[in-house]
Amino acid sequence: MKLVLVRHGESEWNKKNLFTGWTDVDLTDTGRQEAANAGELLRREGFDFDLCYTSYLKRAIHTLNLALEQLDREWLTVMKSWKLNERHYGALQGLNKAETSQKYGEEQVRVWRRSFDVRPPLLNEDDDRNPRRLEQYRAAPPQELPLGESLEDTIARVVPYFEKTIRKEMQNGKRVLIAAHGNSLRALVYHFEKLSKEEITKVNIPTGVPLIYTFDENWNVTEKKYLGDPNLIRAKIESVANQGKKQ
Ligand code: DG2
Repeated sequence: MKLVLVRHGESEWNKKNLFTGWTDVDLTDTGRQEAANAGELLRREGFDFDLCYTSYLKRAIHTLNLALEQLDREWLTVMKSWKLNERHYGALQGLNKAETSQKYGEEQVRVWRRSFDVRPPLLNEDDDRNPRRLEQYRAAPPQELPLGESLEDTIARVVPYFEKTIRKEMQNGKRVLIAAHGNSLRALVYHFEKLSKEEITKVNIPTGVPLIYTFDENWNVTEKKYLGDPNLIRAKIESVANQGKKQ
């Protein structure tokens, strides 16, 4: 059984090195190209899909559409859920990661970005960015909508969504593609690979690169691999890891 994950291509706020979270920014031209390349790579490697999942955020939705265009599978069913949204970065959203390091120190930014259970400073209830005030989350139970999340909080919504919804479809033979975000995908990586809280702090997901998991019948991972040029992928992972460094 195989599952393909892809983090969206470079977003406008990735380019500016801003904490993004649930801010609904679009892809850059580079990000659109990365998304198309991901689809092209999947097509060339013979991948095909029956069902797709993505978040409510347009950088992931557009990435999925661009990849599906390359695969000539734009007609596939796409299930969208806010449960696959990026980790909510609370009041850090909109701040530059390098400038935040200059102000609060690299260690604090590392803790905010990669610790397992530390939340960012939360949004105020009356902040216009509170998801309870946004149209797209109107149907969600308000008590479930975050004002800021740790990775642990993100895992607590992403993993049950995967277990209850996506896993069932895969068990019924559906070939699934998921387009999501750096941290919502880290939540899945943590779950699939049964990583420790320490191990997951070291994981960084590159933009626009298909990540293929193969599972045995007991859902143990038998293979994990990124598609594409290993040197380029290594450089992209490194660049994500370094976004919190003072420049
Ligand atoms: C980034 C991840 O999310 O940031 O919210 O800033 O994947 O949607 O671009 P994405 C954000 P880091 O946790 O890597 O700082």
